[in-house]
Amino acid sequence: MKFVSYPKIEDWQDLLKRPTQTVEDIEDTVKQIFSEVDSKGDEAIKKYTELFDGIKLNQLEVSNLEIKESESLVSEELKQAITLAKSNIELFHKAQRTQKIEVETTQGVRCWQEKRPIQKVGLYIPGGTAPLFSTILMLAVPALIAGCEEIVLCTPPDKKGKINPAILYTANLCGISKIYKVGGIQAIAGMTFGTESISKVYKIFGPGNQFVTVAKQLATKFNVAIDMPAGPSELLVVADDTANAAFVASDLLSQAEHGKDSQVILVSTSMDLIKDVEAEISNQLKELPRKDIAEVAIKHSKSILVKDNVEALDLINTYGPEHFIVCTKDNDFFVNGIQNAGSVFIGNYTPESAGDYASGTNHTLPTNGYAKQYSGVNLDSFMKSMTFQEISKTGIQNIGNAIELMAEAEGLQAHKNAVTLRLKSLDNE
Ligand code: HSO
Ligand code: ZN
Repeated sequence: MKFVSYPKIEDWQDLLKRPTQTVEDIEDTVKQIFSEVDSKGDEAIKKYTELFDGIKLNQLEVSNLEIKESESLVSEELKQAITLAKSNIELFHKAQRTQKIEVETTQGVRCWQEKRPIQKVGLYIPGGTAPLFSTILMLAVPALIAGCEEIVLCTPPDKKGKINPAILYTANLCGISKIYKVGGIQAIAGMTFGTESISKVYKIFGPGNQFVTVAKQLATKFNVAIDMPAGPSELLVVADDTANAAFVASDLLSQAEHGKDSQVILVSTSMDLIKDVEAEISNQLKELPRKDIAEVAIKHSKSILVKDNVEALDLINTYGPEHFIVCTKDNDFFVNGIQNAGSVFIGNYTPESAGDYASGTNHTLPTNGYAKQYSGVNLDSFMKSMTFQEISKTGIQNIGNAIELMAEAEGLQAHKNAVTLRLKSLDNE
């Protein structure tokens, strides 16, 4: 880790800068694939699956037989773990349901707001070296609670045309019936336009590499919503002498192993703690199967010595981490003062992995400083709010004149007439 001691406030911006991602060279490829999928459907999807995933597929949809097979390939132990995680995620997301809000704003003017599910949603689950089947729980569980009618899942096949059994098992457990062996740009294009096999959706969720990220951005140009702009995983830990250095190191490494571009930051008022954590990182890193990845991420990461908690908090709010772990004498100070973070983990016994898998909170969170303006995925991500109103004769008599005056002042005579006609009809009653 790069050690930075008492950085000046003028230098924070540079210090906390995320590495910029180059997207321009990807954009042309993404546009080309989108246009082919739009015009040629499945044929284009199959062409790119052969090109990028190295497998020629006859059928894009996963068969019932393959789903059945996955049952026997996942251990009982893992199935039980998935069930526990699912149950906690369900409990936490069911509690996010809200009541309809109804107000009589003026006598006879009744306004209310209700939520409705987004009817068709698409989930993207990456394959590769770390098949994130936990992300299926994080997306499918709230989608089902919200009441989404159609839930489509795309995930890339391996070179033999197979999908990781834990992905299939979890998707089936969540009741997703449409699972496609399609990954990358072509998957996002398929869900954007719809093809002979793949259903078109209204909103696309899920993580992915740079190609998927750029493709999701392009999807928004075709009236498809996305969960949020994605970026590499991030974790910021604030810790002092009351923290367990080995625990802190393990947390930093847990995010570092996601990718070489992961960002982990340690902020502390204690030089001793920083030294202990650095030593623990070197020890623990050696044993990790993904040490090549974690090592690169750690090399780019920072430990920052600050003068007090107030400065620490300011710096953290300036950064806006995806995940924020607080392990200090004064946790309440940070918990009450944090303004910008995707998800907050408090105390020595709250590892970030708990939120990644099984505590119940969602792990699809804003990165890249977007915690300043975006929420992580939650029940509302799968719904939209609609407003309703019903105005009685008395109600229109109460607010009609105000509407007429405002319409007139905006130069919109037809708007005014819509009220005037009604008011006149009531005068004659
Ligand atoms: N930490 C990741 C989510 C995840 N971790 C899935 C393990 N599996 C989100 O930043
Ligand atoms: Zn993780």
